[in-house]
Amino acid sequence: KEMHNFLKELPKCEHHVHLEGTLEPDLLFPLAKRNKIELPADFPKTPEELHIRYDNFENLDDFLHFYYIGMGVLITEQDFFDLAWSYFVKAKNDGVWHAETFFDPQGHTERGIKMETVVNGFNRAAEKAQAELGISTKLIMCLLKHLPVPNGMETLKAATGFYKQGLIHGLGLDSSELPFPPKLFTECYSYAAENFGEDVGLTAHAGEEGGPEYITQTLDLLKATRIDHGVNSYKDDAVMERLARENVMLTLCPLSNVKLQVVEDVAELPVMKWLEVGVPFSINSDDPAYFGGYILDNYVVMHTRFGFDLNTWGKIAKFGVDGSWISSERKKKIH
Ligand code: ES4
Ligand code: ZN
Repeated sequence: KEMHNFLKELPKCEHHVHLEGTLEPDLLFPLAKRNKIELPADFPKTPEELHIRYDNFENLDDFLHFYYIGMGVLITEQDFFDLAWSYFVKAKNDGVWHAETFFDPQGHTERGIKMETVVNGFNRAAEKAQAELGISTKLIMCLLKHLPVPNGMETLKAATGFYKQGLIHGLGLDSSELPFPPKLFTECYSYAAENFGEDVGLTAHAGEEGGPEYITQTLDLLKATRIDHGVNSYKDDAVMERLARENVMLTLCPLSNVKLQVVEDVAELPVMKWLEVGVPFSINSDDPAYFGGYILDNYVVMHTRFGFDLNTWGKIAKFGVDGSWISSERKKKIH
């Protein structure tokens, strides 16, 4: 109880949450109804049934199937606003000071939704979160690895104006990991580096189901400065040492890893090895509506498995602040 309060009060930075992954079953069904979206015939019929299905994902792709059906109920700017705003309220309650949030523009443009509908809805919520909750925010667009690279290039070009206006701050890469190695997207990342301004943040999902070579490609070819998940880094000592030396933060999502069967239990994550070698990491919620917990739940499960002392928690909180894409003034405020 005391520890729960300590973890809640600890200033947290979130670096790995998919806004579409915060769509709770309790919102999914009403939105489907409001927007007259017909869900697949074999889709669970109630939030209760859906929660049960969510408890039984076999792997990343089994989850993604539900994730894409779920986001299909988001149609209007108001839908995107409502979704992000309810996430920011939860984040505030969990003690989040700064949130860098992913979204998947192609998941919406493929269904005929305009990118500006998505970006404007999310940004209105982000502005309200900054004004009313005091949370600083950054929006990171992700490209879907299961779609063709030319589609990703088109999406990037369409997003250029949003970067120039400061509405999007970073580029990520998500969706199915196997068999889509990060190197496929080299052209996309160099386009972003050249066209989206000097301080564009580059990150990518790697080493969740793929091996450590996916992490190496992400650093060498995509020039990313963070790795999302990166669990499989532990399989290669040279990769571990490189992450430590180059100060590349892993954005871990412990509950996600259990639900998608990356590990059987959070205790199996090589956390002590990362700490020993000096690999910085943050603790995040990924797709909290699908995986049964928001950021504080993820902090709590890490504590129950690893029993970090206050000193170590201080160090982890500092990793998160230092690894955030924010000014040094904002970092000082959070520290
Ligand atoms: C994701 Cl956990 C995870 N991995 C890869 N892509 C994703 N998109 C949403 N959640
Ligand atoms: Zn993710």
